[in-house]
Amino acid sequence: MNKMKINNEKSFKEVTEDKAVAEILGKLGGEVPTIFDRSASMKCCPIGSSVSGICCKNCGMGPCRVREDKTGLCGATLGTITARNLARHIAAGAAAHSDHGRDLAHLLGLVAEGKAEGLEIKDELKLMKLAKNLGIEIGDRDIKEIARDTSKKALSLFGQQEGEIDLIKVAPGKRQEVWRKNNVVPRGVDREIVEVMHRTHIGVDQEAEHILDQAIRCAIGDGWGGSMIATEITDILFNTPQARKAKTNLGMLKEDEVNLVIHGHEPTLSEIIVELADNKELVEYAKSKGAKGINVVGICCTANEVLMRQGIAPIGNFLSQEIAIMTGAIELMVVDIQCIMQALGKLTKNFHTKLVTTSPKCKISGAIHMEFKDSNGLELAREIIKMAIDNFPMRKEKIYIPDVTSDLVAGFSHEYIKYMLGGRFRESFRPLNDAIIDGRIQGVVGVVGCNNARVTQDKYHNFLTRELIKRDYLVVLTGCAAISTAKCGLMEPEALEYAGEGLRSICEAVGIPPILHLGSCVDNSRILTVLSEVVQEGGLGEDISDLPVAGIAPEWMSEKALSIGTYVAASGVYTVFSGEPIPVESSSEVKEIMTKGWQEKYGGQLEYIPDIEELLNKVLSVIQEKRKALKIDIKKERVLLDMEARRALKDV
Ligand code: BF8
Repeated sequence: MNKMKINNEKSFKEVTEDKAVAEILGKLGGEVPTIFDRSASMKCCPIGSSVSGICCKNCGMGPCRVREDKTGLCGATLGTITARNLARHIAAGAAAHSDHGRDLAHLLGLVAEGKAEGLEIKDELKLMKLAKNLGIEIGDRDIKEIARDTSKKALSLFGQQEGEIDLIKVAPGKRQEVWRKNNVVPRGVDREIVEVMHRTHIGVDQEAEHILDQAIRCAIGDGWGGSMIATEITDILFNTPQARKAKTNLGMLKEDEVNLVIHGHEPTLSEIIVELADNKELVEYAKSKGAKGINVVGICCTANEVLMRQGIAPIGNFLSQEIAIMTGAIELMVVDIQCIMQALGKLTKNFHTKLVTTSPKCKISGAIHMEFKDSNGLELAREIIKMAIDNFPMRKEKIYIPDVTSDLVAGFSHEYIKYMLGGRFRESFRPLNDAIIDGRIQGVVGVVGCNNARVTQDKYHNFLTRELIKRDYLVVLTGCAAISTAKCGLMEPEALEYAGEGLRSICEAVGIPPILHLGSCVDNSRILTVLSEVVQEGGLGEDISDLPVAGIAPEWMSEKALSIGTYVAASGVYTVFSGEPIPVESSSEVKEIMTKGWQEKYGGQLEYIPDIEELLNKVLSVIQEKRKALKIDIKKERVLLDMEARRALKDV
């Protein structure tokens, strides 16, 4: 899209379904280039698409461009190179999630030793559960001692050289057996990532299926290891989420307040900033600079973290980050890690907005670096808020905040879902299992993952979510998909009227919405825990692969999404991507392994379907096949049993 085209009202609707983003593009589009302009002016490299073969850059004799009929210089085939490249993407995605988990495991130890100012253990019960799963002695020991040992054990899992990581025991026994049989139970995720990198070096592992099995082991080490540790410890330190109301979209920026945006993925410093923003002294300081208060809002998964626990407004997902700056209303954007566009550094120079990087792992040209070191949280948060306040009088350009907001309900940890289903004294997944069995809920579908500038922002997430709830499928969401659905109003309480009759009856009875926001991308591990507990509850088979469930990443773009898709498939779930192709489309051999091959070995698969309606139909048919196999495909009438009938059932 060139400058001329972006000034055409119709083209804004082509690039986004978000009314606020379209409004800003309509006003300022073309004046400052954004990702939407770049994606219009630069086509995707065709290498990797089904017609163009694939590129191998793993040694200095290349890059070799390889097709079905042509190998690389070393003789590597299209299938081998495709599998190698995918394995490396998965390793990078697993590394991102798991390194995030490692930092939290380390932080837990610092909190236990009183070395992380401003932080404390907020959910002791969850700490006990994690400690138990990691084999830590509880007894009547002091909570801080348990936390210290849990931190040590969690940290040791990352580099575990031999044997199985403890957390795979969260999975159903049958699933663990499937993994053992195929030799993909992970050791420490660090070791699995290193092994992927080694095996994909020139001249090592050359059989596509064998390479992909290692990629699976690495991805399981992410989902059931690194990511799960990240989620658990975030809940321990900042509280396990409970349902809470909030608002979303760019309309949550305030013209008369200091707007501070937190963006990225890490919860730690952001949580401290959110808490400190209410500090009386800082609010008074903001007033002394002419502002009415301090408004903290979020973007991407950091937003999801603070939304889930504090009700802070997510003002946008991945494709909204530049657009938010263009409102001219943001005093400071503080970023940590992952999914932060490098373009922000240059873009902020056109506005008064200050861009601040805080992670020792991430610096951006044009940003101010203020490093977060675990022990300086309070001091650093105060400094950052003050910097934002000092920048308020520097607003020079005209402010333009679209008047677009939506209400939402978020905060569905697996503990909270269980509590809502069963009540305080009988927490249980039983009502969910029963509703699936009697057909009021046809199945559960995870709609997760990113925005992608090659796909109309939010369009596929919202289409699928609407169509699924209409047909009585409960939808669980994480990451940018969740923010997308919230922005279009599907998480408003009124959205219940879009749900099918069966799903609506359950949601009304237990008081949950038909679309559950489960958190950030690392929180996809919550979906694994829910699936394991649903199996354990009984009546829907013995393994995750028996359940009428599916996973979709319709606007994927990040390597983390590839790792997530792989561990979800390896956990026994039909998984499908749309939007841009997954980078295996040129190799029929690899596609066959990931569909037919993985289905046989793991009972789940990963494929790409570009047509969104075809994708929806495939998901529905896969779930209906599962219902058939479970013999629950015929809708049963609900029979209310009297006491006598209940007794008779008990006697059988
Ligand atoms: O981890 S969904 S664009 S923000 S990678 Fe990134 Fe994708 Fe958004 Fe969160 Ni997840």
